[in-house]
Amino acid sequence: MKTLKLIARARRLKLRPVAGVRFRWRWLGGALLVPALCGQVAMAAPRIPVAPVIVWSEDFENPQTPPITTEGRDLLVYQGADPAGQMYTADPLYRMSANQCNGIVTSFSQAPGSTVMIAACSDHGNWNNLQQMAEVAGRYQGQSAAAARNNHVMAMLTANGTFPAGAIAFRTATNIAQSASSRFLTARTDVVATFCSSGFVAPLLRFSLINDAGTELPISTNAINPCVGGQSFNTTPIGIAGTQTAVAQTVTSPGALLFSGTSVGFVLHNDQTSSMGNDSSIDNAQIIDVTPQLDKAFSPASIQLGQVSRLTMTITNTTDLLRKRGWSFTDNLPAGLVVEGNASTTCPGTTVQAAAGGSTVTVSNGDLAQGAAFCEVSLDVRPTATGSFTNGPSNLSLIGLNQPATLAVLAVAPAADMQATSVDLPPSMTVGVPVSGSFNCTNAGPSAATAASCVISGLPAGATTSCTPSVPTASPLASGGSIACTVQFTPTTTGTIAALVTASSSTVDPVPANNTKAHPFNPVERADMQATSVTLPATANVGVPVKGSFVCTNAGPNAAAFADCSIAGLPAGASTSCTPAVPTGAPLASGASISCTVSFTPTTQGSLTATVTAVSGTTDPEPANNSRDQELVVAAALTPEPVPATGVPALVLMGLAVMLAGMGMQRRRARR
Ligand SMILES: [Ca+2]
Ligand SMILES: [Ca+2]
Ligand SMILES: [Ca+2]
Ligand SMILES: [Ca+2]
Repeated sequence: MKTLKLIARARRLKLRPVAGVRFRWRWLGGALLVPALCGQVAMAAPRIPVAPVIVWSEDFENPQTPPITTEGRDLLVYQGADPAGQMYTADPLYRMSANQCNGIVTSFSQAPGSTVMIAACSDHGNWNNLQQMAEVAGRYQGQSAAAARNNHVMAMLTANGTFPAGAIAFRTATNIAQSASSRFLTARTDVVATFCSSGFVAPLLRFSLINDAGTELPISTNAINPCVGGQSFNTTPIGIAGTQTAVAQTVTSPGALLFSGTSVGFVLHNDQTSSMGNDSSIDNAQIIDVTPQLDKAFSPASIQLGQVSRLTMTITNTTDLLRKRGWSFTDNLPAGLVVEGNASTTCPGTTVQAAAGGSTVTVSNGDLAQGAAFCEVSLDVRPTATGSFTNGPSNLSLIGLNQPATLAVLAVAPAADMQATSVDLPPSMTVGVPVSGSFNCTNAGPSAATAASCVISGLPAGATTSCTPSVPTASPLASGGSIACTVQFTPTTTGTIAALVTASSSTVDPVPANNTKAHPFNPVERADMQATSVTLPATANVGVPVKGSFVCTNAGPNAAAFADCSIAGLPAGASTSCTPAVPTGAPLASGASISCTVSFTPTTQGSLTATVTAVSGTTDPEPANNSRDQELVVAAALTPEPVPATGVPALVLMGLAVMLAGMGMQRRRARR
């Protein structure tokens, strides 16, 4: 299979459907390859439909011996070019032999007075009308006037009488070899119709496919009237036929069929029974592959362990926007990702099964609505490890969908929730009497914390601390691990001693609000620190200084000890200034704010995410509101104003150049 996939990649460019260019499964090395490769058609992007792929096409342009030059050719004798020798047939009254002016492959350039054709059409004018439709079809297809006269169509004029309801007007005599495993197929053809005016009846065209067993499978039960819509043309006089109005358009079955088999046949019915009008011709009869595309994406594509990402699977229709019903797929999540939940779909009536904690997403009864460009299935997934997780075609088994064109990749970075867990100092102390205390920090995970630290600040000079393990830790502090510290100092002045324990590590901390704990610590006090605002320009330029501001607030109910308000994610050298200064010397009262300004100069292009974080040493019951992001896009350095070529500055420069040249000459003279 690996070889097949390589071929598929190499061929991908060629598989892009281009208007008027046929997609030949044979290019891929025969029917064997097709099941693996049909789904490899390159798609533009999720949600953007691309054109269907032409599976089989008959343009009636295959010259034979004798060439179709002077006489119309009996459809039952005509042989198609691809596959070579493909033959066609029709129900008896739609054959040329019925002399009803049906089943004739004709062009404008054939002899307008052919006695054979006049007999087959039971009327001279009927024969010439067939020729006119072939020429209109050529012009409709964009051919030059000269080329259009040589364009061939298969015409059916229903000369006289009545016709059986649902008769077959055109069909493949034998199936076309191919191999399609659960592909959505439909059929279309260019049609030119005449006598569309009131008082006449219109053809009613209906398409079917034929499977391996020879069973006819209706693509849709609805017939199409080719007189409705389309482009109007004036026919070109020929023989005894003057100018009349013709309507040309490409009619596509209003349905699509989920098809499997090693061969397929094409059937065109005409449900119209009257011969009064009901005059048409077909060209470029086609079976087209309208299988929707499945794409997968993670959002966000980069998270930390402990966070969830939304996996969205987009089912994108082809440009026909026909209803596609009956597709299904199973996505086996890569090891290290599991279903979190919240599965939903915008595909009507579609069933999504994704058990929380499991690794399988099963989507069945898939339905893409008529007229819909796309629909989606999405769910939250949770990583169980750090690393990069790829969810691509190899994770899928699917029916009636094309494989994703690109891989979905989720990057999961480690995260360690360091916490200051305790600070234990005597409630009262005496100047000059040594004091012993302790404090602890812990890593609440989920990842190990690199260079974990636990420090205390705010004590008199000369305080000594000792931690186990020593900080910063030489090896990462495991998830669940703790740092236990002792502290000794001697008070030198009377008054309150306010101290702050701070836990940290170099691993991303998803919850910064619990990283500090203040002494005196009152376990019943609560302070809800919040990152309230960040004001930065949306865009900046390399080298141009930027100023901004940000605010943190204590929403209470109690004062926040050692309240802090900081900004991260900006270029090195960013300077901030806060009022009051941080961390606050006195606890920040409930309802009070810290207002800060920041200034920095971007050094590189790209986007920056500035993160404001509010913390304090008092317990914060709502850590989710402690940080706030703002993105800033840095563009290239501004170019200086160009110096006018003929302006004064240029003249000044020229003068300077002349002066310097003169000095150089003087120096050279002086050296002599
Ligand atoms: Ca043609
Ligand atoms: Ca007719
Ligand atoms: Ca934390
Ligand atoms: Ca908070």
